[in-house]
Amino acid sequence: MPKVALITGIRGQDGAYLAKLLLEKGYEVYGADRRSGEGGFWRLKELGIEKDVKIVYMDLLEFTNIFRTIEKIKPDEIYNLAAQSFVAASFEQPILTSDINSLGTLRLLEVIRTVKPDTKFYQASTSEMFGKAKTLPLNEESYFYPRSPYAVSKLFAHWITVNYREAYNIFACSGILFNHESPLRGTEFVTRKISLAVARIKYGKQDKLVVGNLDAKRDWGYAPEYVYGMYLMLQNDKPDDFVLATGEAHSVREFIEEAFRVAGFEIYWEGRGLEEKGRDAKTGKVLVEVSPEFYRPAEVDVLLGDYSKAKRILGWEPKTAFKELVRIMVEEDLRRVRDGKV
Ligand code: NAP
Ligand code: G4F
Repeated sequence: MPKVALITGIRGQDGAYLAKLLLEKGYEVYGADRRSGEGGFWRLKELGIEKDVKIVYMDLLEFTNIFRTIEKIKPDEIYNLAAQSFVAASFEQPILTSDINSLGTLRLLEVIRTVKPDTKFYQASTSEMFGKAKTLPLNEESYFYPRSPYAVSKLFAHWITVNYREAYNIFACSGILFNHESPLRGTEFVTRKISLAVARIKYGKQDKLVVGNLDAKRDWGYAPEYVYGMYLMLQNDKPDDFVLATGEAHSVREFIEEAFRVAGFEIYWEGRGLEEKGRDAKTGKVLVEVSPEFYRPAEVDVLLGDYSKAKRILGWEPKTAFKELVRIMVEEDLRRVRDGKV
């Protein structure tokens, strides 16, 4: 009998890569979809697995819906990847964000406790929980200081996962993942916003890229490697919490410079703060501008992770370095824009 996995957030970046990995490992994969209708299943299509994943309708906001789905499917493993995952939007929709991310996770755990307590559970926790970090690099023992409604909501989900593990002996793991990106990343996130803009500028379909804080730093890794880490956590002897990261931090500015370089542009910077501009070294044309629209009410200046526990216990390690990640993303968006496939 194949193992049965239920992935919430099947339409998202991680949901698609994880589904592909689990299908390759022989799992029967159910993908929970809330029927938002936006964009269809384009990521599953890109990976060629849209016919292999069994879609079930499930919204983390509705308890009875979750109850019936889990009772019916009886999954061996649940990966809870569904979330209102965009930090900026969480400042505009803090209550909805908390309902989905915090209570949604609790709803799942309550159903597991009631219906099938031997289900293994993965919770998609985040480096955003560290927020205004006092010391770097960050590991499983580091202090949490969330800086957005999103981060606060995920901290609740993290601790309720730990609590259900300790209180009810549920095999529940919290993966504290640092930013991970790919050509399947949503275009609202800064890396994909940049790679797509660079490709569109290259093909004359956009004049410039407009961003917010150029100096924010993130520990950016490659998403397919991170979903493998999620899988490893649920195959471990005992449930635990793990940081997945690359151990390197780069600024938004560096990402922009490297992305333009991949497309054949060299950027130089002029001015400061909101007046700062990135210009094309050959023509002097403004290719990058800054707008307050993309600043956040409270920023996370830098995130840098220490993945040594995952390496020691799970044998997990990142493989794709920063420049390679940027290359993968920009080259794919160049191809898509050239072929009219965005
Ligand atoms: P994503 O692309 O934004 O995908 C999130 C998915 O959640 C979307 O498909 C969305 O559905 C679904 N969703 C939202 N609200 C829902 C609800 N009420 N009920 C059911 N589904 C709902 O996110 P991702 O980048 O793949 O990340 C996966 C998870 O890891 C998220 O929980 C995120 O917070 C967390 N995380 C991500 C990173 C990262 O760098 N990518 C790092 C740390 C943690 P629709 O398609 O219908 O909108
Ligand atoms: O790409 P971002 O929107 O990702 P952020 O906020 O780090 O969150 C992502 O990673 C988290 C893991 O640490 C996940 F939990 C979360 O779900 C999500 O996947 O922004 C990255 C940085 C921020 O400091 C932001 O202020 O880039 C800065 N930034 C500068 N200009 C911008 C922009 N971010 C966006 N989205 N758009 C801009 O124009």
